Amino acid sequence: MNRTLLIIKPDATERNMIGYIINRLEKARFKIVAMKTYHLTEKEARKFYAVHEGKPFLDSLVKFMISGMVVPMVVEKEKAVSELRVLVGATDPQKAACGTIRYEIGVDIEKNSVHASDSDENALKEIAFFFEGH
Ligand code: 3AN
Repeated sequence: MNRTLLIIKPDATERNMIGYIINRLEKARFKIVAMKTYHLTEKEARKFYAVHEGKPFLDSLVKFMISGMVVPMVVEKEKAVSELRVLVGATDPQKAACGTIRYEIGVDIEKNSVHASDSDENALKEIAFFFEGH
């Protein structure tokens, strides 16, 4: 078993999609081991997306991520990181495979409803970001 971080983004919390996303996770046999509601500050959002420093979409992404409530959660499954990336789908909902969460409810490449860690190393860092020291 390993763990990864999923964040329900503001476009999804805004549209009352928290239950839908939890349902998709549980149907795909992820165990939710930690979860909370959270409102990011601009400083925190910039820190979280530090890898995107210098990208043209960063300012808009930060603005979006602080525009409403997010729901970070730690989920557990065998091969959790790769399994969750499959369930979540491609960054751009227009390109996401049929049946993925982003295909189903993503609005556009920025408002793509969920974040999922992209490696075991980043999963550890991102879990610590939301669940240690807050
Ligand atoms: P993913 O979330 O699929 O791993 P990343 O890590 O490349 O994608 O990007 C982080 C977030 O930045 C995405 N979830 C999306 O909200 C936003 N993003 C990525 N690429 C773009 C883009 N070209 N235009 C606007 N927003 C983007």
